[in-house]
Amino acid sequence: MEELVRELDEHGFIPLDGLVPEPVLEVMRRGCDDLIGRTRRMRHSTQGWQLEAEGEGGGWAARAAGRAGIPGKVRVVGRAHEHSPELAEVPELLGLNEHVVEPLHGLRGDFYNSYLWAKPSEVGSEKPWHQDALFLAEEFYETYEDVFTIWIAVDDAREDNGCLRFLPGSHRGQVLQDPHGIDRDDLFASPREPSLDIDRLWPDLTPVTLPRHAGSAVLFGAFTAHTSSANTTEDQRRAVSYVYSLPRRGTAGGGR
Ligand SMILES: O=C(O)CCC(=O)C(=O)O
Repeated sequence: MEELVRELDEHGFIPLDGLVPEPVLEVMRRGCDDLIGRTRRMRHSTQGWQLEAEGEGGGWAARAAGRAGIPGKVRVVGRAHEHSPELAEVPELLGLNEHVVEPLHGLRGDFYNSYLWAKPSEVGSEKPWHQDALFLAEEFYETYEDVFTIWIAVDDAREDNGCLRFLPGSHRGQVLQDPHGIDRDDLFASPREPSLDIDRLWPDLTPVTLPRHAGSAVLFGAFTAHTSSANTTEDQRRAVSYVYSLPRRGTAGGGR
């Protein structure tokens, strides 16, 4: 564990290989399929449910322009645990707080949110370089110091279907984007954030591409710059992330 804590401190993310045993992965597949199935009759993105669309900027641009998305081609579902009993039980089944968050942070976290990142086949759009801290309200830092996102691949996430890429060491600075225009109650309605210019901001850092087998995960903090490319393949790339807020060390500890 000490080695992992060191790696996390150094890079801002750590791979967690084989985190999810097959029976739990099967629960996750069912949960994802159910949520995706519910979007087959949707025409337009709604709060928390983001459909993909053809063209530049994918579903984000379509939504901002009031254009329809593609039924069944869902890109993101926020608060996935509130919509899917299967996805809601995964943190307990895996003991994420107890066995992952606490040993790495020293305190348990407070559950913050979960997302289905269903990068659909052929039209799954890229996610520009960003730091998740951009989306956290200023008050967040009064109680918490960071988040851990535990992003779990439900399908094999490869370079060609949009696995994540990270910039090791980018977490050491501050939030580098302008939060103007971010709607924290409805993140997907926010204008799509411009990509961080990583070459200019961190000329000495080198991005790392992190393919993940289904059932493997990656854990990262809110300040670690990351991105994922478009999925132009015939395979969907489903992933689910569970996000925990990390209480400031030295204050009363976290929740469940
Ligand atoms: O899964 C993706 O494509 C993007 C995920 C992401 O950016 C995140 O979890 O913060």
